[in-house]
Amino acid sequence: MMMSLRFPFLFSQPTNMPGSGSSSQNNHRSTPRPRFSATFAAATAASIGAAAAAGVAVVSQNPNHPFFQHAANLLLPNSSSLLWASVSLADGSAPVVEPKSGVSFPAVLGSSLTLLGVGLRKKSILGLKNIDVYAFGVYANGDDVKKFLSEKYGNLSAFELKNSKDFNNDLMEADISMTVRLQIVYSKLSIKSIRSAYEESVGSRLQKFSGSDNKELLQRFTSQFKDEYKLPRGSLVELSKEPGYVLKTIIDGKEIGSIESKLLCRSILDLYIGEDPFDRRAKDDVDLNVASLLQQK
Ligand code: DAO
Ligand code: DAO
Repeated sequence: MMMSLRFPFLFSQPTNMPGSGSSSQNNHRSTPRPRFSATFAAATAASIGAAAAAGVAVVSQNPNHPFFQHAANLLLPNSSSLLWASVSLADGSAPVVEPKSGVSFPAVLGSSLTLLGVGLRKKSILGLKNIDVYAFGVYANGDDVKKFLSEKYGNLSAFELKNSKDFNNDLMEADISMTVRLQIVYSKLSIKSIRSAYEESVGSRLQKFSGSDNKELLQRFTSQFKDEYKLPRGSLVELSKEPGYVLKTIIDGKEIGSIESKLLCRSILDLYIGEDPFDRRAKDDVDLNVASLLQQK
């Protein structure tokens, strides 16, 4: 199959371009990042096509860009690129930088969670200005992804998956271990503002998926946020969905609470990879990378 530009989303994430280096946790990037232009994408597409014809893997365009390798892999029928992709996915490949905040996310979390996409959570205040609240990375256990989704979706192309509503729902509803890692960027977060933002974002999802406001469930979650906690810039929060639909909340490595609820897990994931996500590019990357995982036999 010859590649065409039918998959523009493959190039949506210009993270970790060569020369960008890896940024430290609190590093706010000041230099503008290179962006993919139509010309760049077209040139890349052309070279992927040429390389596919020649039977070689395309890695030289951007050797540090795991997402790009996955994209190339999805479009290349030959096995050398599959080998490449499994190397870049499984071993500690380079961290991925969320471009706007400069926050960097490890490619692997713990020993089993693979980074699938990164993005930025913004919030508009009084419709006046938009603040960057936190950068996030979405991780999943690759074996779980295959176990729960291969049978139904293993033979679909990335393009078909991306347009399948069933697939998106199954990804969020199956008992797949997933973690969303948040790194706080905004320096004036108060527990009060977190509570109210949460009630709005998660509350609307609870309502959407269950048809009721689930005050009790919402409160069970927000009661974990003790007033004495502080989330200064650079803090790390992990929302970790564990087997059996247990949602653990971890702040700077310390577990602060755990709640078993399929509805809550679904609602949290929906913020990041649902129909109306905080950052569209993060969701696009997740779709692409799940497709890539499913194509590895
Ligand atoms: O200072 O009024 C303000 C703006 C605060 C925005 C808070 C958004 C909180 C989002 C949730 C953060 C969860 C870690
Ligand atoms: O961004 O609107 C949102 C919701 C994010 C959920 C964040 C939960 C944060 C839990 C941390 C509490 C710390 C006291």
